[in-house]
Order: sequence, then structure tokens, then C-alpha cells
Amino acid sequence: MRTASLNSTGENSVASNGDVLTEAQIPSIVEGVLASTQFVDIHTHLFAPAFGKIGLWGIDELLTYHYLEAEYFRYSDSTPSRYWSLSKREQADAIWKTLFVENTPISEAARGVIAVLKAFQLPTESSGLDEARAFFEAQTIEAHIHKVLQMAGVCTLVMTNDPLDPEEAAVWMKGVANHKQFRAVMRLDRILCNWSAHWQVLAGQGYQVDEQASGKSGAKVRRFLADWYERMHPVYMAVSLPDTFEYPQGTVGNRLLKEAVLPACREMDLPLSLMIGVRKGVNPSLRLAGDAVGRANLRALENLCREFPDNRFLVSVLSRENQHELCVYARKFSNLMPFGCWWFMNNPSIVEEITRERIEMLGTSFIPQHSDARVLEQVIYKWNNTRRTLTRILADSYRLLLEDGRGVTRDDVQRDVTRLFRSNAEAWMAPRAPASDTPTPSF
Ligand code: FIX
Ligand code: ZN
Repeated sequence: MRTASLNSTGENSVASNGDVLTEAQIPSIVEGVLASTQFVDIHTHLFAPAFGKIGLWGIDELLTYHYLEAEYFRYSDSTPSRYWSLSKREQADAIWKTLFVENTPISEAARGVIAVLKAFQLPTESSGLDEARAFFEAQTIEAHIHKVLQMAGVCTLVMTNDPLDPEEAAVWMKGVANHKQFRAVMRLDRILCNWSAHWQVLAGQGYQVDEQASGKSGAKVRRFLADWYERMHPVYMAVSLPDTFEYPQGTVGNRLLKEAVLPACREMDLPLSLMIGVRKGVNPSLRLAGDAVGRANLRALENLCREFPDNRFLVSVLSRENQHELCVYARKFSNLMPFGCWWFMNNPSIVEEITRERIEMLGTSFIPQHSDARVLEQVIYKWNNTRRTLTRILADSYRLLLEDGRGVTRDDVQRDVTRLFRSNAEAWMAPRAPASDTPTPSF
């Protein structure tokens, strides 16, 4: 049996990489390895500098994050219409005053803003935002991105790119230079979930499709996806699906999934990310903050994994009640990779529950987290939270392993952390056996 390395006086010496760790050494070693490992952030709403103002950053964007807007409307007597009539700066002032001055910012999202201000040595208790605004206004985006990713311990960010978003599509059409830290994803919600409202955009670009997606529409959509593959070189395709999503079911969306998206993913050797369980716009007056969650019937996922064994599915579910099922399905289908604690799941207490369950059922064969950051500096607190939570969970897992009869070394910890936060994602995002002409994105 591997035994822990003690120095001549029996105390816990500093472990070298191959030494078996004592129970006492485990937490600090795990914390150190998590802190020093650069993570891949597999899902964000951040943009490379080439996208200009589409990419959000700075204090006013941090405060008007839809998580905080939802909380603001709980405390404030202001109405949504009154709030939306304000300028971004006035909205940020209102949220700062209500959630950070008149009340204690103890929610996960509010603590996040405090953590970002502290990370930049900015005041966290001031009544106004002048100093914070002056600081962010003084930053140049490229250098700021580099600094923020360094602070967050993130080496690669995966964007969310919608080929049917007019503002974003215009940038892609002009050509976007590769950025060493940003990867693209082709987001297909408008095609798969709202075809009737968007098919004319494709028709307008010369793709012979119709409202029923009949006839050759499937093949034309495949052509559209292939054209955008050449523009974006995405690392996967993605769609968020409602809690009512069912497969098979005779919908236009499912027909395009089967006839266009899944074949295109196989052809381009890309995973398809399914983010399942959102109830869009349950309170439309709150705009982005108006979405909610519903428990989905994951039979749809079971059917997709079984019917399309050559497709890979990167899956995150929004409902707490679906988390255990997802873990079980991942044990049944190796073409299914669970990732992240999405949106309303991204709270430390729930991240802890989900991650412990996943380690107990999947070992290290899953991707524990993504940031879903919409504002650049959010990666700082979201990944800090994740490292804090994972230190406890991994240390407990190794302590139990030691108790059960096998010790771990620092090398073991490094291998597991690298797998969880980097190589699982890299393996799933890179083409498996790149054909000679497929450009391999370098990480
Ligand atoms: O569908 C998604 O990618 C969601 O993450 C977003 O729509 C959501 O608004 C969000 O920001 C969650 O964190
Ligand atoms: Zn998202």
C-alpha cells in the first residue's frame, strides 16, 4: 500500500510530486494544484476584441448583469419599464444603491461584483462608482483581457456565436482573425427553436429553404452550416432547449436536427452541445432576467445518444431534478459528456451537490464547470468560486480514498485536475482524427 511521506521526526514534510500525501497535506496540495492549473472555459458569452462593443466589460456591465437585475426587482419599488428607460449608467447606479449600499450584497451574484472590485483593489463599500468607473475607463481591452484571464486562471475561452445575429454576423462576414485565447461556437437556437421567425434570413442569403423546412431545406441548412464552419472554425455547435423538448417528435426543429445539424456535426467531427431546461421569457418585462427553469424529460437525450452513436453530445441541464438522471445517462452513453453547473445551478451549495454526485458516479470523466460569463471580469469570481468549492470536494474524495487504502500523490492530483478542467474539454473540442485538410485549433 502507498504510505504517506513523513520526515525523520514523523511530521508532514513538503511532498515532492511522487510522494504519497498525508491526510493533512491533501487540502493545501489540492488548493495549490487548482490555483496553478490554467482552465478551459467551455461556455461563455464573451467575445474576442475583434467584436468590439458586442463584448461586455467594466463596472456598469457587471452591475447590470441580468442575475443582478432579477434581484434588483425584488428589492426595488421601481418598475421594469421605469428601469429600462434609464441609461446603462443610471441602471448601474440604481442597482449599486439598492443591492450594495441599502442592502448587504450576500447573494452569489452580488458577492461576485465585490470580489471583482477587491481583485482590482477598488473600494467595495463606497456610496458611488466614480473610482471604479475611472479605473475601467483607463483600461485598454487587449491588455485588460490578458490581465483578467491571468487573474481567473483561464487559458482558453469559448464564445457563443450566433450566425443569425445581425450585429455579430456582420463582423464575421468581414473576417475575424484568430485570437489565441478565444474559440468560436456555432449557436443554433434561432434555427432549431425558432425557425418560423428566422428561415427568411437564410432564404435572403440564397439558401433555398422554406417555412416548413420541407424538400431540400435540410440539405440547404447543411450548406449554411458548412459555410459558417469555414468562417468561424467552431469547436462545437450548440443549442439551448426548453424543458418541453422531446425527441423524436414531428417538429421542424427536430427535422433540422436530424437532417442538417447532426449530419453536419458528424461531417465536421464536432460535438453538439445541448443545454436543456430553460423556460424562456416567463416574465418578459424582465427581458434576459425573465427566463426560468423547468424539469425536462431526459428521455429525449437518451433517444438522441442511442439513435446517433457517432454524434457526441456535450450536455448541461438547468433543473436540479435532472442532474442525477444526466449522471446516469453519462454512465450509459460514452458519446455523452456532462458539463457545467448551468445558470440557476451555478450557486456554490448546488455546485457542491452536483459535483460530489458526478465524482461518485463518473470519477473524473466529466467537465465540472463553465463560467457562462456575459461580462469579462465575471470569470475572476466565477472561477474563484469553483476553485474554492472543488478544493473541498477533491480533498474529501482523496481523504476517503486514503482511508479506503490508497494514497494519492501530487502528480495524481495534477492529472485529475488537468483532466477535469482542461483535457476533457480539449479532447471533446478538438477534431478526433483530424483529416489532413481540417485545421486543428491549437489550445
Ligand atoms: O442559453 C444560455 O447560454 C444561457 O446561459 C443564457 O441564455 C443565460 O441568459 C445566462 O446568461 C446564464 O447564465
Ligand atoms: Zn450561456
